[in-house]
Amino acid sequence: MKKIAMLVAASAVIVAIGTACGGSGNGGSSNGGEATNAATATESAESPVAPQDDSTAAADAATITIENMAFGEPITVAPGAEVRVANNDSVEHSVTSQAEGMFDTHVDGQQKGTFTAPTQPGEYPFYCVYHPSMKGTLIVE
Ligand SMILES: [Cu+2]
Repeated sequence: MKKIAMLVAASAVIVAIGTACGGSGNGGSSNGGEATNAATATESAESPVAPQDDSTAAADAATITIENMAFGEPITVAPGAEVRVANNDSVEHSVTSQAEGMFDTHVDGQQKGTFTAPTQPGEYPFYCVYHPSMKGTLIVE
């Protein structure tokens, strides 16, 4: 009885080893290929989407940089987005909506500030209350 049990156990082990070897051999090569393909597919799938690039671009786009007494190009933000203001001049400026009360942020020279974009899509011209000739546009869409 014990010998039979040993034989059964031994053959079971042999079968297990055989299965494991065959499985790992076949699975290893095919899995490796699939893994490589999957990785390539994932990379190529992520590249066009480029979530980090998008967020970086969005972060850049959501910053109004004031330099040489001027606002930069119009920036586009999502409704209600946080808009950063970087004042690279030495004097205080404001980002004040032409339409009263939409936003009005004052930023000292060499400082940064933020404000919340309007929630209604549209174009929001703004100016600096200290230098009314400074004008810019915030686009919400
Ligand atoms: Cu100003």
